[in-house]
Amino acid sequence: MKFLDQAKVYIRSGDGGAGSVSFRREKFLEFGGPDGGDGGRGGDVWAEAVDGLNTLIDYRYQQHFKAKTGMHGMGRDMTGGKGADVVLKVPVGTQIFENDNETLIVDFTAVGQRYRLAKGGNGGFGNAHFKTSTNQAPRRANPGLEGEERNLWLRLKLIADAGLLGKPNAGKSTFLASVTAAKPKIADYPFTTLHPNLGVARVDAREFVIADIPGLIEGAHEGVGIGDRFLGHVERTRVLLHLVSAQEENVAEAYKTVRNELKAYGGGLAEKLEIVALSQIDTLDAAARKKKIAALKKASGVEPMLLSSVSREGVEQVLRALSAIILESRKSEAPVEDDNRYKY
Ligand SMILES: Nc1nc2c(ncn2[C@@H]2O[C@H](COP(=O)(O)OP(=O)(O)OP(=O)(O)O)[C@@H](O)[C@H]2O)c(=O)[nH]1
Ligand SMILES: [Mg+2]
Repeated sequence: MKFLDQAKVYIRSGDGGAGSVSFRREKFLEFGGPDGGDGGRGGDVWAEAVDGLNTLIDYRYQQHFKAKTGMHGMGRDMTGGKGADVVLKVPVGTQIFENDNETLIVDFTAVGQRYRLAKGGNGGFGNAHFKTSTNQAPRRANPGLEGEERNLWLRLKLIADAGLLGKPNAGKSTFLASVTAAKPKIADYPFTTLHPNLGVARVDAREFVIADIPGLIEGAHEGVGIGDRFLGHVERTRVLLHLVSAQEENVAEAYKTVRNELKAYGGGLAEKLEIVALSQIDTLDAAARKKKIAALKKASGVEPMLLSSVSREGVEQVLRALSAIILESRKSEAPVEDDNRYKY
């Protein structure tokens, strides 16, 4: 899953409804004439930039989007109704490309922007339309025009700067929720998080994107648990925040388990800069803190930071530490072309 930020979709607008062949029939009217109505237009396919989305992950589960066919025309000059539209909701920052993944169709830069990707087919004319002075009773009507179909690419340039790692229940999602506007699911059972969540954190007037991924357990790199499917999402981050829950009986082992999975996964993850934090620190008294800090320090080789998303102890310091590393990393990098939405 290296391309969290891109998805291929197939769209098709609705066919137009057929025109109707019908004649007016009334008891005392001998030549009622044609009254077949036109078919309705097929539904359109739209894309719209909406608030509250920050990944294209939904498009991994649904890739086909079809608008509805227009209704057929009917007698008594009744035009068919328009087919229902389909709207692809995407986060701001999404660009939509042609099938070649190069030709830009639209670039969404603000919430509320809409773009019609495919127009529904026009409805066919009913026989009333074909009435002329020489042909008072036409028996022809047109079928509706076909909708358009297209294969498109959605791409989102939002890339996480910091990745959250840890065993299930480490408190990753709680941390994300406490420092960003993201609203990930949080619960006291493992694998609450089933797909990555992104959020934008702010500290000292700087912004960066944090990714929360499902917890890792032993054997994750072989697919145990939710496996390593989502590690790709943190591959391109500039720094990792490795959370070890203070509620773990053995914090050293918890730390090592995750480190081993990173090594087994490869992709340079094990070499990435890591901040180690003992999370949920509010659950420990002074004596237990001392013991667990020492154990984690020994296992990781660094002085762990202390953190509680509940009491907020240490949250600010952790954000600053992340921000400093991200700032350095951005400075050392050539400016990314037109990616200025999260600039320092
Ligand atoms: N006391 C306390 N509880 C916390 C803290 N952070 C998280 N928790 C609790 O720990 C449990 C797990 O939290 P999550 O944030 O869902 O953990 P996670 O690491 O995202 O877990 P997975 O998504 O399953 O990998 C929840 O019941 C949280 O309420 C904390 O700082 N203090
Ligand atoms: Mg979670």
